[in-house]
This record gives sequence, structure tokens and C-alpha cells, in this order.
Amino acid sequence: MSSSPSVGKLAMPDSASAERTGAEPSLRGDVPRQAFEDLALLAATLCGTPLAMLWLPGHARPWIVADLGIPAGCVAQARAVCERLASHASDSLRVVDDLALDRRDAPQADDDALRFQAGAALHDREGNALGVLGVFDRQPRMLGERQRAGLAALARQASYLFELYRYTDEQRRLLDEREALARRLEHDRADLQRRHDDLEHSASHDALTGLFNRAALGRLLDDPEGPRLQGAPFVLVLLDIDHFKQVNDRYGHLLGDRALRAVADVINASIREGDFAVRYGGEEFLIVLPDTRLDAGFDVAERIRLRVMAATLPFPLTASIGLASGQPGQDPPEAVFDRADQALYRAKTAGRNRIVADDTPR
Ligand code: GH3
Ligand code: MG
Ligand code: MG
Repeated sequence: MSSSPSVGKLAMPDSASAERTGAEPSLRGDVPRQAFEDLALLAATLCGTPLAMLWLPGHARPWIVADLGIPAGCVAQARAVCERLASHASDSLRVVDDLALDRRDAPQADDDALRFQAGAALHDREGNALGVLGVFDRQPRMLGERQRAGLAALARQASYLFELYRYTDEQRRLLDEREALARRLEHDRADLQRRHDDLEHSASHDALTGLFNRAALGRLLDDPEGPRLQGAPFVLVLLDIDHFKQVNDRYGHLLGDRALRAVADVINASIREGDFAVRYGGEEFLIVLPDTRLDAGFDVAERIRLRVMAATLPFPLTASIGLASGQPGQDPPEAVFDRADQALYRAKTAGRNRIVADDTPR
């Protein structure tokens, strides 16, 4: 009788020595080794052998061993046996009582040679081979019916456990994939939103000055969230740069552009929140001042006119301004705009660099 497996010493081969067969789908994580070690230990205990081995080739560390005291050479032999048994997957339980009598599997006769081996095949539900649960001894032995049935039952438990683990691993992989996909989708959605915002911005803003463009004006006035020209008097201010053609002709288009940006900056810095400015034409700007009376609008216009003159540019720059006020419900913005335009024309003809407020009696 061989040594009984009373000592629960479990030896784990290092992963470097563990090989993959590549025959089974590989798993990403490590199997729950303790659970398989327990099954190997139960197999050794059940069969009274000093060595039990689980061979799970679909896993990165396929060898799980319950070694209750046996020379290392025997462990290596047992591995070779497991791999060989795995290729005879049709035999669900294969027992050799004494290898010395079995010509096929007979090892070299020495003290460290295995004499007894029993291997139970592990299968998944589709009948595909998963591996082998083997028990080994240096002594010849015989397994009783109950031991054979018990070894086969432990092999089934190992199969269930391995399948369960494989299923969990697959679920985890699918979940990771889904999360990665969700992250990618969210990234794409944010990217689309950014592009949409950029497009929307460029459709409603002037690229040179950053002010609203003319196309945005109607939408801004109709927008219930936008500046309302209802409920309080409002002022429209039209500004036109003086002799701007000469600026371009003398200093070039690039400096002309710089002047346009400087005027836009002056306007932005001179209006309050709720007001807004539009680049209405080449060198013409419209400033909408909701909830503003004409004299207050005139002050804003004067501030802008003085700041345009003081702008840091390599040439003097002036602007002419016309403005008009409207009463909500009484003056349509288009009519107020026309009056501001006429006032601007008067500012031009009166000599430029000045402000004319519309004083049409209404
Ligand atoms: P006035 O005092 O009567 O307004 O004379 P003006 O020269 O300013 O007016 P005019 O309408 O004759 O010329 C406007 C000039 O503005 C002509 C055009 O080349 C220039 N302009 C329009 N858009 C741009 C632009 O985006 N960049 C530059 N650099 N110049 C522009
Ligand atoms: Mg003009
Ligand atoms: Mg001009």
C-alpha cells in the first residue's frame, strides 16, 4: 500500500513550466486555483495516492497538483501521462493498475517510476475535451468501483467548475467589450457634438472678428432666450469705419483685417451683457442694445467712437455712427434700423468721425 494522503501539502508548478496546448479557447484570468486544488486533493484522498493532477490545457497555467509527497521525477511523468490521456478523450476513465505490466505505458523501471495511474477525462456539455484529472502512485494499486465512480464524479465537478469559470470569463470579456464600446460611442458622440457646436458657431459667427454674422441676426431677435426687443425701449447702433478703403489701399489688407478686429474688440469691451454686436457688412457693425433709451445708447456710441480713435494701430482710425431707438410693439426693428442707417448717412455727410442720433419725431 502506498503512502496515504494524510498530509495536505500542495505543490504548484510554476507558470513558466506550464505549457499551452492551444487546443482549447484560452482564458484571460487565472482559474480559481484553490477550488481545483481542493478537487485534486479529494481525488488523491479518495484513491489513496500521493499524487493527483488536474491538467487544464485551455488555461495559461494548466497544471494543478495535489502532491502529498512524491519525487519530482514522478510529477514530471504524471504530466506526460495526463497529456497523453488527454489525446484519448474517448476514454472517460482509464486505469492502469501496474504500469510495469502494461507494455504500452511501461516506464523505465526505477524507484521513482510511476506504477499506478488512473485518469478521468474532463468534458464540457458539448462533449469537448477540457482536460484530465489523474491520480498516480509509485506502487501498483487497484481502484474499487466506488473509487472509480468517485474519481469520475470529481472529474465531472472539475468540468462544471472549469465551464463555469470559462463562462464567467467570457461574460467578463463581453462586459469589458461593451464598456469599451460604450466609451468609444460616448467619445464619438462628444466628438460629433463638438463638431456640431463648431459648425453652429461658424454658421452664426464672423470668422475674422468673432462677432455674430448677419445670418444670425434674425435668429437672435426671434430667440425667446435671446435679447428681447419687447417690454422696454431699445436702441440700434450702426457703425461704419471711415475711409476704410484707403486703409486697405495704403496699409494692405492684413492691416485692414487687424483694424476690423480692433474695432470688434472695442465694441465688445463697450457693451454690457444682454447687448450684442453683429458684423453687418465689410466694415459695418450693428449693435443691439435692448432695454436702453436713446441718450444711454448715445453714451455707448460715444464710448466706442473714442476707443476706436485710441485703438493701437499703425494708422489713425475713425468711425461714424448712427443710432435710433424704438418702442416695443410700436416700432418694428426693421424701421428702427432704417432710421439708424439714415442717421449714419448724415454722420458721414456731416464730415465723419461723429455720431448722429435719429431725431425723427414720431
Ligand atoms: P466711408 O468712409 O464712406 O465708409 O468710406 P469707406 O472707404 O470706408 O467705404 P467703402 O464702402 O468705399 O469701402 C469699404 C471697404 O471695406 C472696401 C473693402 O475692401 C473693405 N473691406 C470690406 N471687408 C473687408 C475685410 O474683411 N477686410 C478688409 N481688410 N477690408 C474689407
Ligand atoms: Mg460701409
Ligand atoms: Mg466705411
